[in-house]
Amino acid sequence: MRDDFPLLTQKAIAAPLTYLDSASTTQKPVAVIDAIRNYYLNDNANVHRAAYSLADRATAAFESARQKTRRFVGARHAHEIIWTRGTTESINLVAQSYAVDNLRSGDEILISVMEHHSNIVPWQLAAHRTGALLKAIDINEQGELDLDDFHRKLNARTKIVAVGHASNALGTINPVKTIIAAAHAVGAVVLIDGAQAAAHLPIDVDDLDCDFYALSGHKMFGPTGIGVLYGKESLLDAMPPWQGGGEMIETVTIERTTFNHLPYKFEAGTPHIAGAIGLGAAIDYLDAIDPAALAAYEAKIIAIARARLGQLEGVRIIGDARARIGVVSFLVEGSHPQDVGTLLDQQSIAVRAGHHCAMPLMQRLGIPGTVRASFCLYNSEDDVERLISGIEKVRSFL
Ligand code: 7TS
Repeated sequence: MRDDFPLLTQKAIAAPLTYLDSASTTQKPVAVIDAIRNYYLNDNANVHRAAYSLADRATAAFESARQKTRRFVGARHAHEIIWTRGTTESINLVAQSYAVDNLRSGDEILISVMEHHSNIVPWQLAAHRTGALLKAIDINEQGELDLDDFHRKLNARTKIVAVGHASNALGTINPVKTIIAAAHAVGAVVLIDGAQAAAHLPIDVDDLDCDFYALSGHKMFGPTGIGVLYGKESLLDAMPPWQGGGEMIETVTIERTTFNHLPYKFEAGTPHIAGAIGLGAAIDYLDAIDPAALAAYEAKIIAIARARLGQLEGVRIIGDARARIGVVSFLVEGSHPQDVGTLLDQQSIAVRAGHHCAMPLMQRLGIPGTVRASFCLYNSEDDVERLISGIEKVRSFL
């Protein structure tokens, strides 16, 4: 599949690029690039408003992407799919609309210590505005959620539970179905941060029974600047809009406004039309891949990477969850993660180094950060071997 990704096979660079940072953003297949180009070349117009066929074509392509996304996440209705700029904006939407409207002083929001800052800071802001208390589920030695701690912290005051489907820093896949059922039993609503799941795991919001699910297009082979909030119709219907403007209204007078129906109530202004169409093309790309074969391939690559890293003297792997996506975090003895990242970059190996926007997790682990290699469907055993020899060189320099 590597050949589908022009950036990975570019000739302009000296050494072949070993791209091991797909947890930050994935590269884009030519099908996605073509869909965006085709939209601007042939179909560009604003959506939902004009009386000419070009605008109808743009609207049809835009709404067809929403239908694809509905199928991709397993939602019942296309109007339960809200376009956002990404996972961060999706979570902020829920925090500022649902949470601020529903939480009272003394209520509790339960997240986990391994969340990305995007699934921490919006809840802090909502807690600050409402007087609610923010609590975090701890992890065990393997870097898995401590479910005993979850059950201890979940109680009748818990109104929102927000956890990641998979961790960007450790790769841990969380038992979200168990968490959702337990949270519902105390009357809490649940948001799942699916940013790291979308490129790796099947998503079925109907089966999970989650109330909200957040995604970023750019982490699943689509463009940046487009994301998704799935929400249950009954909840979205009852929520106040969070941004005002065109598209989201039904009627406006100077005194008051009546709001458009779902999903437009939450989509003020001209949307990222090309982004939605590009995301639709990314979904088509993923749809053509057998999910079981994809999971088996990624499991094989990550198992080889972990085994090979584990054999290297002075390398310590951080996190040993039983269920995980293609992320491996590690430390090289005696060297700062940032220095390791820089020296790997000099060998055309792209990894991320630092706290990975999960500072509370790093504090919990008592480390400043890690080096993170993340793998996906276009990575191969050759990439693993290049990483291993890259680290061996780094160790000889340091
Ligand atoms: N949640 C998780 C679990 C993430 O990994 C990220 C981004 C986000 C939310 C935010 O997504 P955004 O698209 O709105 O920015 N994670 C990373 C990462 O691991 N390296 O760079 C971005």
